[in-house]
Amino acid sequence: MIAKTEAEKEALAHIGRIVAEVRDTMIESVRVGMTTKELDEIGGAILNQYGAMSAPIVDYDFPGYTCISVNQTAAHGIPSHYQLTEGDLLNIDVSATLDGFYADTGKSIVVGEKTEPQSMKEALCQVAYEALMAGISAAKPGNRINDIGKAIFETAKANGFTVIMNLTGHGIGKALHEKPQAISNYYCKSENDKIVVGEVLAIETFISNRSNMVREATDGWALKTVDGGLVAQFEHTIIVQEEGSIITTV
Ligand code: M2C
Ligand code: CO
Ligand code: CO
Repeated sequence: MIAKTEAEKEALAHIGRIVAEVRDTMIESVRVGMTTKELDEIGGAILNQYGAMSAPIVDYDFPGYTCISVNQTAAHGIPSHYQLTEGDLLNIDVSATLDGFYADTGKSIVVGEKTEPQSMKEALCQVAYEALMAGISAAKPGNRINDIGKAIFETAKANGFTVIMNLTGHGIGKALHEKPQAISNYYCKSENDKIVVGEVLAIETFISNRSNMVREATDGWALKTVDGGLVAQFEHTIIVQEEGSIITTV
């Protein structure tokens, strides 16, 4: 959507703050041995307190309040009886709707105590975050959508990592997934629409130690790397402004 009024921007910021709180509370609650379903229940309870609804449930009938993806699963992991293990690369993706407005955010961490000095999984998380911030900086009025992908790709490449080419960010606002349908993690020639003031975008990075592609698992949801690579994801929802984007999911 293109947010034009202060009321629209405030409504987007409101649901943005809620999904950010859910994301951060779930991340702080992570313990070795807990199941991803227990983690999801924590997120679902907070959404409920605010009267917000899980976007994956409302828009896609997803079997969980949030998407919780571990190691080779890049996205759409179904909360389950899987018990988190020390060293797991964990991604929590929270998207929700309130009063007809949507927000989407994600964060990856390594489960358990920090290992010395910096593990490859921690580096993946750091680079996925830096690539997200580079993508957000490229989301300026007058630039094109594929400038975002270019910035993400260059950050990954400079750090010796790959991007997942068949997972993308997207427009958002009055639904979870809106036009532009795809914001790739690389320079995609056809994603050449000009970015305009007020445009609401969910920018998400999918950074891997070696993979370029994911495919759907037999559960019909989880998107896993085809060659066993690991993936870190970070995501923010932004409202593009002349003076710099508003990040709603902080
Ligand atoms: O938009 C995402 O970030 C998720 C969608 C959840 S709906 C089950 N919030 C996403 C991730 C990966 C691929 C597409 N969309
Ligand atoms: Co998301
Ligand atoms: Co998204």
